[in-house]
Amino acid sequence: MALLPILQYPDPRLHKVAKSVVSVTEQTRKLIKDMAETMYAAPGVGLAATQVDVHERIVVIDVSEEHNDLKVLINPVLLNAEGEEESEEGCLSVPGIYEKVTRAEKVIVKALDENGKEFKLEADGLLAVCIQHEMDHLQGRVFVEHLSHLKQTRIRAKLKKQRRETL
Ligand code: GNR
Ligand code: NI
Repeated sequence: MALLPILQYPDPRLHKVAKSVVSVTEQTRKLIKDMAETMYAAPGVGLAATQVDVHERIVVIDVSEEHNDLKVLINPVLLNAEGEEESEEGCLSVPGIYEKVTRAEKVIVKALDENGKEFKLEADGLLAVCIQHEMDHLQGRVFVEHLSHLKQTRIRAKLKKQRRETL
């Protein structure tokens, strides 16, 4: 068990595009365990491997209050997206920043689980938002990149100031 350091925006490594997992091995499961532990400790409702500087298509999500509904998505593929909904998002790589983002309201994804078995998942609400947020990370995209350039500039300035003050 280990807590992994989370990359902080604007780190260029957050923009790397993750590669598909070729085979789900013991090593994959070890990484997933550490990612889940890191997500719960943060605390967060999701974590993409990109955020812990591993550029493979692996995501963990748990939107339950009790932390007892871990979802592992390896090589996730969006099969369907419908509707639009705006909701406030945050990100463990962009601490203290919360902004509204418009995403699909409902999604259907397929992925492999930690045993390499394919499954489909239909989601709405926070789970749907989180799936899309994490799949963005795997493409090297951070949620603030959905915002205007002016907002992005202000966010970078705010993060710099925050970091100066906590150093
Ligand atoms: O913990 C998180 N909360 C959250 C809230 C609204 C929309 C998306 C998220 S994901 C975020 C964890 C994270 O950064 N995942 O990449
Ligand atoms: Ni995030």
